[in-house]
Amino acid sequence: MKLFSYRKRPVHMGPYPMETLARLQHASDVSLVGLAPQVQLDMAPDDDPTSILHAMDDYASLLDAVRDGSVNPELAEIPDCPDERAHNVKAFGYFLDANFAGTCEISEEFWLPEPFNHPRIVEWSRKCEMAAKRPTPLAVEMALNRIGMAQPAGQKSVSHHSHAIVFAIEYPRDPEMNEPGSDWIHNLQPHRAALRAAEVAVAAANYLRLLGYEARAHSETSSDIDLRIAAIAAGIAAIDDQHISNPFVGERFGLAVVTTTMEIKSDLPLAEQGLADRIRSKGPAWWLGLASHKNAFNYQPFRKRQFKDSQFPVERIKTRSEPTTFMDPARIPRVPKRADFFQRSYIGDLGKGPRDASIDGYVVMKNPVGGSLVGILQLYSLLQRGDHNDQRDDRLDNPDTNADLIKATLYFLGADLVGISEAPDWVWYSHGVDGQPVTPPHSYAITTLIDQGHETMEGASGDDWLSAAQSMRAYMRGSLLNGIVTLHLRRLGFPSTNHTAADGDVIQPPLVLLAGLGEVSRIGDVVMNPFLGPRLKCGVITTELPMTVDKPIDFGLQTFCDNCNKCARECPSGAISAGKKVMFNGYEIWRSDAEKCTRYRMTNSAGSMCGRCMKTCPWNLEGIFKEAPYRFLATRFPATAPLLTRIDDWIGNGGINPVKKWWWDLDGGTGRRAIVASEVNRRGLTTDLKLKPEDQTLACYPADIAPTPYMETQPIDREAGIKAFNALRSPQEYQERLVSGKTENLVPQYTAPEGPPPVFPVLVKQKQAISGDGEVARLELVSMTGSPLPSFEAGAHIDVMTAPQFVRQYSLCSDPDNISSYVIGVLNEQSGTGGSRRIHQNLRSGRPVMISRPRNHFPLVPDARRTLFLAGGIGVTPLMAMAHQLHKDKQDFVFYYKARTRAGAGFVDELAAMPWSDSIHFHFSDENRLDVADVLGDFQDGDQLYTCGPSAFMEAVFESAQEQGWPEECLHREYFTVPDDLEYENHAFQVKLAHSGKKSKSPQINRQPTC
Ligand code: B12
Ligand code: SF4
Ligand code: SF4
Repeated sequence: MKLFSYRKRPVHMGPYPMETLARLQHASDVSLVGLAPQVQLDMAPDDDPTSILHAMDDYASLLDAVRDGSVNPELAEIPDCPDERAHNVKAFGYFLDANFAGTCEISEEFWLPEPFNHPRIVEWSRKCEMAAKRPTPLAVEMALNRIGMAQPAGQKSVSHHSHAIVFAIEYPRDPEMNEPGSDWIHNLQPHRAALRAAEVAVAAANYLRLLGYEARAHSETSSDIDLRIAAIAAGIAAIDDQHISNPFVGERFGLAVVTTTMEIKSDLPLAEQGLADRIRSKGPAWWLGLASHKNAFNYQPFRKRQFKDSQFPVERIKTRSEPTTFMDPARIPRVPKRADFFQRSYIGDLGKGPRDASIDGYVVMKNPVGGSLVGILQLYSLLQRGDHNDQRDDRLDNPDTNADLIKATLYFLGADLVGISEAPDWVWYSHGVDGQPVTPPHSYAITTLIDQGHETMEGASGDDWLSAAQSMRAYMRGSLLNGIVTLHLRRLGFPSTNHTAADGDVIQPPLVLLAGLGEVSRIGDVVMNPFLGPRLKCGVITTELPMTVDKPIDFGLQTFCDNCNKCARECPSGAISAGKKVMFNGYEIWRSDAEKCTRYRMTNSAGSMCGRCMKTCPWNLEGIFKEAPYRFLATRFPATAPLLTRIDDWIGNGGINPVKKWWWDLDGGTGRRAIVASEVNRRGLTTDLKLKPEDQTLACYPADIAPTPYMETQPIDREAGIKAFNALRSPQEYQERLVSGKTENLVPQYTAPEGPPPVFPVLVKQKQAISGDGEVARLELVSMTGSPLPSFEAGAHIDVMTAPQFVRQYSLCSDPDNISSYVIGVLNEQSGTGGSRRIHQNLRSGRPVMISRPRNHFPLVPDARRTLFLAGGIGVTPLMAMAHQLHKDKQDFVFYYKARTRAGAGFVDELAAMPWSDSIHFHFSDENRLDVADVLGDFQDGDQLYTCGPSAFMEAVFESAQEQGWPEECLHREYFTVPDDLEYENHAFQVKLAHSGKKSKSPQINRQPTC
């Protein structure tokens, strides 16, 4: 517990009072005499196959694989001042939990004579590709692309980089030899610190590259520079008997560095600390914790607590056998992942605005801080799922000690709180992101909480340009820590999956509840923790490792939230209910309007996403001594909430503390220049607003109106949502019906449509370039299980979905008799809308992709006298399938294939090898032009003409045919267009203010629905 607040300490100064240390006058005054040469850290011990280091090493190699990458071609609009820049990048490091950050200019002696690289990077990039067998297109594809782009960038020399930013991560206490739960975490300090520092540096390098500057991360496993020399130059450490040492933590830290072309102000190296300096830095101020967050009592994590018990006094919180909110587990319906409103935005159910904001994760990428973290989260997703070893480690047969092992390991790695529960069927989505049914595979869940960060939250409005980054930081950290444990459990023979923001099969809030980590809060989807308040993200591991489960907790929040509605008052979208708890899908909850919140978060034009409810909640506390009475009253006498919230408002909690604002409000995005945002949400508290439930119109979407599991646009029906909200029962009424046995239709159930799914995943068995210029790709698609694909008729097409915004139709060109695979041809249309470009760039052999069932709008007319095929360019594909069919039916046809050049034409060799190749005539404009009129000839009864290709070509063919007397019904053509966006019709409306009776007309009719 700290005595004093850090309110007045800017973030770039960090948690230790480094400013109190004596420094040299000039960087050049430093002497490196006595420093031993840097040695590469070996992460993977071959001698112990059961060590968790192997899992840590997998993540280290993954991070090392992306320590460089592509640079935004445009420099961001950031301040020129080197000092401001240094503050910004250091604060970036502190935001990511670095304990020390320093900056320096690079000099000759930094460069290692022989740079070292992680020995397993290449092996891993290949393994990742193999492991990524699930159609979570965005995360996996983007991660693979990132690795692809990082490889060439990483091979370039960076000796022209001029500046370095150094990050250090301290060691927590060393685990005691017999400490319960510590078996996996002995002798890991250097590896843990190196890995965590590497994560910070890789993120910071991503950040600088998004700002348009070259940047490369250097870790203890892959580096071009001597990290210790950089740490000395940046004033983080000094030489102490062949080693480097920091005045506060000694040698107990790990390092990582970013080198860059961005000019930043340098820190000065540390000087020898005289007595006066020592008193200044480690005297009374240090003991009392006056100057900084870290002090003599709290500077070493876990000094006074066992690792398995967390850093918080969790044992003081009351536990219960059941959660404080009612649930009826037998009736809770399972819903598909597709019901998650991010999916609904992504697939277009909420219209164009939210959908466009989803493209390539724009909504989180638009601020470079958020963008720099998303990439890592996507990268980690490659290791989330996988096979486990056949042989189980039979030492892990005691559920009590297993629970201790898991908790101690996660706390040692850096988790804020961990809880264990069963993973009942109802927490699993009914269908996964690919629309396939999910059979719950594991019985236990380990839920990890990561603080979204009080300090940064203090400087933010909760919905400004850093909001998405706050979420992403916590997601990234959770994914790493849980990922390590998941990999380790699989290595020890226990099936396990890491569920993260990038990919997951479980609904997490109920697991937070069941694991004794929180109580349901008014915010709605947020289960609040007594120590972190609502300010958290969670990550979940599901596993078959038997563990003792935790009990639900009670810290009085139900009464507190009943008497407070600050979050509802402050929510900018009006999504949070000011009313009472209700029964939704068989459990008791304050039902928030997820649709409103989603729309706001996706289309917030003055920030990136939102988390203002967490920011403004009175439980969003710093964790200092003077808050103890408040916390005591809130927990023991929650009915004092109205008074406590008034005090909270009066103190100004939930307002913005400008001292803590370290980031730039930049609006950018992948490949786009990051510019100063034209709008920024800088909100104060709206204490004068008295929000009442009757002033709100809220909607919700219980199981019976949830979407089908499939990736097809299913427009939201808000009116049905409002009706559903108004029909929700009170917990009392629900329980009375239970008692009286009136359970029919008590809980809406989810019913997935019967019959085969309209869209489903297939594997790209082979992708190859089949035109001389490489612009036409041939893709052979097979089912995920090896079974035959749905049958199709000649002329049919499928939708191919690289991302829901990029659904494109492609004709099947293979033989309809052969349904062991489908073949399509894809022209890379440079001037198109991006659909084909994504297939060319992102789809690889061995990767899954979503497709629709075949549909045929271009059928063959049976028993023709004469059939003519006229193909223009890539339009050859449906006609190929037709030719297969006619050949099998022993019917004649003539096939003209026209293209501008031979080099630009696809399938030429394949056509030439067909058993019906005699019927084909190739016409390349630069060799022998096709005379359409000539080949058509005069029409005779029973003639049929099929054409496919560019519109101008098809027009010309039809015109010529009509001139020669071909009737309309004998002319057949196929053309595809990009599907239209959802159309919404908005109507003018009048608003009548309830109290004053004033009327007002809707000011403007937007194309987008608003709420
Ligand atoms: C999609 C999503 C959203 C969407 C839409 C939610 C929705 N209903 O579709 C929106 C944009 C609204 C959103 C907003 C926020 N989210 Co959100 N969100 C998710 C996500 C990714 C998926 C949830 C989902 O599938 N919903 C679809 C269906 C299941 O929704 P539903 O039927 O309405 O059920 C919801 C609740 O009723 C509850 N629930 C479901 N079953 C049961 C059973 C019981 C017994 C109980 C008590 C609750 C419960 O969980 C569902 C959460 O959406 C989860 C991660 C995850 N896998 O759980 C995070 C998650 C729920 N969000 C989280 C957070 C923190 C937020 C925000 C504060 C944003 C932020 N900046 O961090 C806001 C809070 C909004 C609010 N008023 O509560 C955290 C909550 C952590 C916690 N403490 O419990 C999660 C778990 C993410 C994470 N990994 O940490 N989110
Ligand atoms: S702001 Fe008040 S009502 Fe909302 S979650 Fe926090 S304590 Fe509960
Ligand atoms: S409910 Fe959604 S919109 Fe409202 S404050 Fe929370 S995150 Fe923001």
